[in-house]
Amino acid sequence: MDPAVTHLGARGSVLRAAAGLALLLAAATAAGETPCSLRVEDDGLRSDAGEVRVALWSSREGFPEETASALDRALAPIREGGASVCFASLAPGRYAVSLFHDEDGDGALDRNFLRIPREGVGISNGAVGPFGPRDYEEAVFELPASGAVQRITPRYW
Ligand SMILES: [Ca+2]
Repeated sequence: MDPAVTHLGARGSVLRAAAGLALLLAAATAAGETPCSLRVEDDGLRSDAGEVRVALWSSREGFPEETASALDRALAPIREGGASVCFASLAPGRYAVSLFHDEDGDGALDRNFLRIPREGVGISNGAVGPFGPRDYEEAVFELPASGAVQRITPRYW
């Protein structure tokens, strides 16, 4: 786990305790004790400005924008057009990932007056169409007990 990654408590704002836990998990991962269940590798970011905000979903409720309903959330810094987030201790099952490139770092997905995103949007399985994210079922993937890596390249409009 990248120690610079900040995990945000689900259904709440940033908690110092959660950040501290993330750092502990990062240390444990470095020691090989808590491997990632799911690693999200984000590439093709058009700049290193801002950060990548990732949400992990285990149900369609709120997907993909009401991230307070997500199972977990994290943000990661960008290096050379890429970013990486680790989610640990996940049960095998069906999940979906949404993310966006928060270039101005304001915590929100910026849109133009037509509601088209002005920041890059990525969804697991590449489930982003010409008008934005597709249906939750198109984004769902099966996470095996052995873990998985999801590589997601955001779309920019
Ligand atoms: Ca933004």
